[in-house]
Amino acid sequence: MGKTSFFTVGARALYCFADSVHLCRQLLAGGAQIIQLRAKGLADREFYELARQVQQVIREHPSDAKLIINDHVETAFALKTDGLHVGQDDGDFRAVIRQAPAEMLIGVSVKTVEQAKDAEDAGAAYVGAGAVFPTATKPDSRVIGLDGLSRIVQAISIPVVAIGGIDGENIALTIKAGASYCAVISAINDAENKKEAIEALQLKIGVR
Ligand code: TZP
Ligand code: MG
Repeated sequence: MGKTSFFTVGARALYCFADSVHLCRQLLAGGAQIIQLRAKGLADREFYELARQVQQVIREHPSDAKLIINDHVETAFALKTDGLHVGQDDGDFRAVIRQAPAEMLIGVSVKTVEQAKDAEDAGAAYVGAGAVFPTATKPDSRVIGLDGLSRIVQAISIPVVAIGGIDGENIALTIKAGASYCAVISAINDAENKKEAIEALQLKIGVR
């Protein structure tokens, strides 16, 4: 694709999630390197305003943390965020990838090898594969298991972000199955001390 990607096979990092400026600040203070803005139920205009503020907070932070926008294609394009994440039901990801600003990295949610190959062919920077484990955060998400994760990793050469039910007990297994990145919502965001939660998970995947 010719884009410089901060998503690289074998590079390990946590992939974190914020739905507010406050949470974003907490994640940055805790050492988050990749933050997806995922705020379900906001109207486009509200989401855009939130994204603008979150982008500013991330840019002002001394770390080189990256901002990925979930779902809201127009907002991502308008703000030229580092990345955009789309699901299989969020429109035509091929068109989104074609139309994205030159440097923007696009991630696509996948559950099968076929979907993963399609995303790679279309020029996705990474795929998000899951739910690896059952999760109350997205209870309707079909569970692909570590086997499903591993099959996807083996079928493509772009990095795989494992997602779904990942916590301190199982995160190392997702790396063992070949994931490069681990996406974690509740095991970080429900923790009283986000920094401690992030550091403990990073330790388990050899990030620090
Ligand atoms: N997509 C598949 S599972 C999931 C998403 C967004 C939720 C992940 O959240 P948690 O709390 O880390 O299981
Ligand atoms: Mg989506």
